[in-house]
Order: sequence, then C-alpha cells, then structure tokens
Amino acid sequence: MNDSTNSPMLLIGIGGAGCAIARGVSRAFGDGLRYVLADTDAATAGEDEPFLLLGGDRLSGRGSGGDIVSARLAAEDSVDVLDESLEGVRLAVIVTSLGGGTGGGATLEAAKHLRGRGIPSVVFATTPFTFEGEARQQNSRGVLSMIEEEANASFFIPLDKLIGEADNMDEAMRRAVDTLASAVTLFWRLVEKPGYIRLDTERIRHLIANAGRGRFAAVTVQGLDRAPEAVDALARAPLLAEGSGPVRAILCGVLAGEDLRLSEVGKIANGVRTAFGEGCAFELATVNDEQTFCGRISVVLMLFEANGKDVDEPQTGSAIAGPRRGRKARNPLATGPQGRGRFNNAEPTVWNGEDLDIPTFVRRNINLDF
Ligand SMILES: Nc1nc2c(ncn2[C@@H]2O[C@H](COP(=O)(O)OP(=O)(O)OP(=O)(O)O)[C@@H](O)[C@H]2O)c(=O)[nH]1
Ligand SMILES: [Mg+2]
Repeated sequence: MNDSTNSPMLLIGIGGAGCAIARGVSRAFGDGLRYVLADTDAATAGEDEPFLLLGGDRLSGRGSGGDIVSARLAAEDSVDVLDESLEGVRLAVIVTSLGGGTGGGATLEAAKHLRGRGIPSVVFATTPFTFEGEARQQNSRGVLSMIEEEANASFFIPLDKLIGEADNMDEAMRRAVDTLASAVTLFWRLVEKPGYIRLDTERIRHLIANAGRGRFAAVTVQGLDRAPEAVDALARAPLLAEGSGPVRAILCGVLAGEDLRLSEVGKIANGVRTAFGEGCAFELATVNDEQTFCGRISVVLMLFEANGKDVDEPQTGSAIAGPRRGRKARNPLATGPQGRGRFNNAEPTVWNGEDLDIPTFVRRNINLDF
C-alpha cells in the first residue's frame, strides 16, 4: 500500500495494462493518491511501488498467459493479499484492461472479495481494440457481465472509441493509457478536493451503491465560451454515445479554478441534462483548484443506465456491498419524493449551523439560470 495517505478511497490497478493506467493516475494526481498495483506477472512490479503479486504458488509470478480461468483461480487463491491494503478503505476504484487473463479474471475476484469485505467498488475497464483480434475480444466479452455483477458500478470503455485514430499500435496503446489515466485522475480530484458543491467518498458510496453499468467521459476546455464548448464536446463524445440502456441518472462534476462563474455551472448543468436525459436524476459537484485548473474547466460525466430493470428500495449502509445476484437496478441518484429521501436516516454534515449535504446554491437561494 502507498502509506503516504489515509484516504478512504483506494485505487487498485490490476493486470499489466491496468497497472500502467494506475501509474498514470499516480503521476498525474501526485502526493495523496492511495493506490496499489496487482498482477500475476512479477515483472510488472516497479521500484518503490506498492505491488501485490497474485497467484504466487500457482503461477510463480509468470503471468496467466492470457488465460482467464487460470488468472481467476490464481487470484482466488491469493486475493487475501489485498487485505493488507484495505485498512480504513471505504471505496475501491479498480482500473484494468480486459482482453488478457489477469485484467479480467483477477478484477472479477477482487471485486467479489471487496464486496465480501463490505467495500463498494467502481471498475473502469477498457475493452480491446478491434485490431487485437477475436481471442482477446472473447476474453473481454466473457468476463464483462460477471464483473458487472460483482462491482457496484462499472464502466467498460472500448479502446476503439477512447482514442480514435492512431498512427501505430504502440502509439494507440500509449495514448489509451494516458487518456484513461487523466480521466480517472479528474474523477479522483472530484472526490478528494474541496469545492462549493462537495462530493466526498461517503456520498460516492451512496451514489454508486447499486448503480450497475455506466458510461463515463471527461473533457477539458478553456476560453470565453468554455461552458457551452464543454457541453458540446460531451454531446459529441463517442464514449457517451451509446450504451446498453437509457440513462436513468447523471453525475456531473465541474472542476475549475477561482474564475469559475455560477452562470457557467448553470450552463453546463442545463446543457448536460438537455443532451443526456432531462427527466432523470441529476447530481452536480464542483471542485475549485486554482493551481491545477487555472483558466480551464474540466467536466467529468457519468451516465448510469436503467438496463430495463425496476427501481428497488433504498439501501442501508450495510447493504451497500451485499449480495448482488438477482438484484434489481435502482436509481443511484434518487433522493426520494420528499426531504432528504434515502439520506433521511443519515447523519447530516452540519458546519456553522448549515447542512452541507444541501448544495450551496440551494442553501443560499442562488438562481443558477438553468
Ligand atoms: N493502453 C495499453 N493497453 C494495453 C497495453 N498492453 C495491453 N493493453 C490492453 O490491455 C489488454 C490486456 O492486456 P494485458 O494488460 O497485457 O493483460 P493482463 O491483464 O496482464 O493479462 P495476462 O498478461 O494475460 O495475464 C489488451 O488486450 C490490450 O487491450 C499497453 O501497453 N497499453
Ligand atoms: Mg500481463
């Protein structure tokens, strides 16, 4: 484990490419990222990195050779090694790439293990480029719905859509790692850094409790018209274009420096809702970080799909990571018909007499011009 932080959120990179993505997040986020790398291949370990070898006895650090079943068994044998990294963890985020053996097999076992420990998980997994061939596609397809069942929220990101054109295979792979790492870094900042409308680990735990499959994209823009340009870029983003069901809930994070205007937040929130689902639940969060975002706005968007299933009853905290088979999908952002809805029994975050769980612009009666 990276002991430099006591963050309640842990990033886990799994498999060769998954570890490369986690390293990219670590480089971009800097100090304070709590992360660990895990692979069946001992060669993935770098110097001074928190690394867990999976399947020690079974695979002797040689990797799975693209075999999902052997990676799964290896991970099942040794997934307890994760426990040394889980102290105080309230939410785990797994980054991985499907197509080989370990990314799929070990992610499935890790998500299952986390659920057993009562720790909700969010999985960001790439699916292979078409040029990688049918065997890797099959590996990915075979494990994808099983991961979806075990994780609380999962984003499957087709590499073909993530980067579009690239000159050669090396460049395609490198750009894929960089692009996903920077998008996940933005998500991390959204949760870890303070903003006017806060989103923290506990809130994310509730939001993703039973969210199922989602779509995810992030854009960064600058200039005079940056708010409408951000909405436009998101509306055109291939990663958001199609899913397996209609959008039932939206999580929109706006990250910017001190020059962020309320009217810009309003334009983004309004534009996103118009583009992706006017009637569905909507959660907005902002981060103010002058040093990182000076002059720029980044928008992180998560769309959660209905998958045609019914909405079930609100969950209590202990049920967050409970049995998932046969579950019904629920609206992860629904707050119920009145008051604090499903947060009714939750302890409010009160500071100076104000309930900070209520967005600032609502508490202060600010009209966002939606
Ligand atoms: N971005 C990027 N993706 C890669 C790279 N190598 C592989 N991938 C992608 O990741 C998928 C999984 O490959 P690996 O990470 O090598 O496989 P693994 O999870 O380590 O599994 P095994 O080695 O088979 O046990 C591939 O199908 C590619 O889509 C890389 O260098 N960069
Ligand atoms: Mg490997």
